Amino acid sequence: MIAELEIHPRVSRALARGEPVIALESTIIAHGLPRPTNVETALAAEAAAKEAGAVAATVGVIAGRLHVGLEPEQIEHLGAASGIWKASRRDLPWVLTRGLDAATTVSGTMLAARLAGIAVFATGGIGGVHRGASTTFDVSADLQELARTPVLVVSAGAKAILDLPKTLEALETLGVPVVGYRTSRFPAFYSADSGLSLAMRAETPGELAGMFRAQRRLGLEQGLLAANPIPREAEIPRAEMESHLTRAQEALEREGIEGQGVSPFLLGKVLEYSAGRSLEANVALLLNNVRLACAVAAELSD
Ligand code: PSU
Ligand code: MN
Repeated sequence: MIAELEIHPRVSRALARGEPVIALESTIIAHGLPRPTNVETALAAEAAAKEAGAVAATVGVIAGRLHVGLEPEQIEHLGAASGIWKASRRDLPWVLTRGLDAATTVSGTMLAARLAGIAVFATGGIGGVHRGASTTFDVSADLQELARTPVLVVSAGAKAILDLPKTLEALETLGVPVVGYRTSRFPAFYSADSGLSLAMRAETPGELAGMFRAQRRLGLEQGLLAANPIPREAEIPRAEMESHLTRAQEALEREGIEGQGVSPFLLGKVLEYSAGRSLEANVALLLNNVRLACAVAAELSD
């Protein structure tokens, strides 16, 4: 028993009954999306899970306690308060012992999901190898987490602000299967197709669940990345996105932003340059990922 772990009764009940449960992250609430869309989207994601017949467990740290399943007021707090820590694996011991409030990244959320016994997690896009990483060494802890934590993560690929070819290479090195959902191309978050090919593809949630089960039978510690492209109607064409991303990267280098502030800065710039369209796309792809995650969780709970 972990003293700081606070599993919501709604979540533990569903887990005990073998009902489908999915984890959701909170960095997107505190650092990834602007107000008030952040809180609205987090609540919409929980509602979408409920509609799909699953229980959503949004993960976050409140006053040093690692919550798996938050109350709406706690989601609002993470979305409105300033000074919310951004917690990956590295940060969890710090925020727990200091009694801090923190949002969990993909890395921190996967870790919490595993502790709680949740196998499936829906996010927007994972972190990865940043552009310019050959000099900055900026590689998200999400990749290492996928290599060591057996959770199935549904995402719309990696954030388009990243160096996608290098991110895919790193995942291959780490032994993390990237499985396209009804696609043979790695999605680029805002766009359905990055132009990069994937070796593995699944046509049904059952096939994704089957891959995950095979990993467990083999005794592998890796997670699985299900790459679910943004719905066509919400997509922003790749060429248009690319010019925003290049501009955002230039602004980043000009302003000398480093460390954990890099991703929020880039996402904010892309939002500004795309006149808000990136936000609509971000919400649409997240809800699309929630629905697929629920379907996979249902397969695994059978
Ligand atoms: N993708 C988004 N918005 C986000 C993130 C990803 O569209 O806010 C968050 C996720 O929580 C991810 C984190 O785990 O950014 C990665 O941050 P970093 O690059 O600092 O590892
Ligand atoms: Mn980083």
